Amino acid sequence: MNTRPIFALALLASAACAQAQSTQEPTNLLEDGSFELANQAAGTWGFYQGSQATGWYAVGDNSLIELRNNLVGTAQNGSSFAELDSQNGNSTMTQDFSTVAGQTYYLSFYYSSRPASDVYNGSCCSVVPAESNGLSFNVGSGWTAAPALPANQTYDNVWNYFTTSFVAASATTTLSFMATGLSDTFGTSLDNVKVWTDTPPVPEPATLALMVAGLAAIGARVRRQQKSS
Ligand SMILES: [Ca+2]
Ligand SMILES: [Ca+2]
Ligand SMILES: [Ca+2]
Repeated sequence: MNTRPIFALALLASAACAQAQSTQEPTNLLEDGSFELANQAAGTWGFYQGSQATGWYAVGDNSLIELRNNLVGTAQNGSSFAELDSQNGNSTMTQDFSTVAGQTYYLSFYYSSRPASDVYNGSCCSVVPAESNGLSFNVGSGWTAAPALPANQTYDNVWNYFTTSFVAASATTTLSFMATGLSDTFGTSLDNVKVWTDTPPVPEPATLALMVAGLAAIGARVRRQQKSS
């Protein structure tokens, strides 16, 4: 028996699996979860109102999203990160994204207590106290406080990873973040926010067409060899 066609079929199947695996990196369902698209200039900060920050919406007339580009702390991802205890104090921001009701999704983000600052409280205290920090999130079923972090004794962000899962209730889910704790313009840094689902993505049509064509060609060859043997 000629085993070459079977071997080729196994090779092709394994290549197809590898292709399918490579497309299984979770896709972030959020727009600009890393706060990079505002193009905040290096070493500067800025305030963003309403929908000025791509993907994100500052809720309420006085709400501002503060973005800093590697200023008073290094970004966890890219060069910029957000802080919601902005010039007007504790703020809230939201982003809507498409979901399937009943499906499980995952949320992750990095957050850090505000780095030490010589300008905190005038000339008194360079370390921003833990109670000045605080961050809560909401995926449509109420606010949840991110685990409290100790005061940051360093002059850089100390990033902590947080992840959780939730079940979507409708075709659109709203993710919100809110600064909590003392509303004193010094608050928690936030970066690299992701939402994804573990449902395997459908292979791209081109990949599928290639797989079908390859399998059909091998099948035809096996049939020809069986007839001639
Ligand atoms: Ca970033
Ligand atoms: Ca601030
Ligand atoms: Ca604060």
